[in-house]
Amino acid sequence: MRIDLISIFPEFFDVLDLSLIGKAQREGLLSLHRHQLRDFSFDKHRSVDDTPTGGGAGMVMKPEPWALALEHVLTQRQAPEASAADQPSTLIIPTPAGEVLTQRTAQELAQAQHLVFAPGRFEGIDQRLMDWAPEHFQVRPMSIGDYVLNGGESAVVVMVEAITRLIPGVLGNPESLAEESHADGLLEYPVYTKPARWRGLEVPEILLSGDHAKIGAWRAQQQDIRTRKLRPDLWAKHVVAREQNLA
Ligand code: 6GU
Repeated sequence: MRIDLISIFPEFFDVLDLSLIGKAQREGLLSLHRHQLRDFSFDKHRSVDDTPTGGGAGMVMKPEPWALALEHVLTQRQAPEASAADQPSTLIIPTPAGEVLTQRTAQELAQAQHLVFAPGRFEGIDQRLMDWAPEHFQVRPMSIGDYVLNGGESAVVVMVEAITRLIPGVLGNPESLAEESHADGLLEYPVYTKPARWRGLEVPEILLSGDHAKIGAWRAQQQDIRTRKLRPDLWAKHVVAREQNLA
């Protein structure tokens, strides 16, 4: 997968060189490219924002530097290996007004060949950029939850981590993907390690029994109990899905 990240703070994405995502890059499973948006602004101050037309508080990002930067990443993608059969690139525009990222969306986006992230700052990007972009990209405005950040960069870090860990080969232990929270629409069961007794607290006895069928049933029951208690919204969806599967 190729990922392009365009921002006035491209250093924000240096954290993606650490840990498993850094390793995935070194192993060639993933190629991340950062771009400074100001490199696509050609006035004296390399400005990327201007006052809102019609008045109001704050500043709005100008569409032209974004369009030039996006055209640049498309030509870069085409350079070595592009073919007519390639899927269109996906442009993710982080915004609290977007579709909220879920595990299901992350799984879908993990299949893409090319993702481009365009995090805005200030009051957002001139709407005409969003009207222009669908001619060149599959466009997805995306949010990471119902709260407001100063800019989309930290949301991009979250989205890239959620998506890229699902690319085959990125995780050391792919079995953990099947068992983790949200994999099956439920929260994960509680986990324990040695010692069996720690500061007076015991590991549940069944986990020491060696009976894998019983342990499996206990863990499934714990997932139900936890989800019902902590995330009644997820539990309601799970119950509906289970009834549809039985019907
Ligand atoms: Cl993607 N961007 C911003 N600025 N705030 C957010 C967000 C994104 N998702 C939740 N809040």
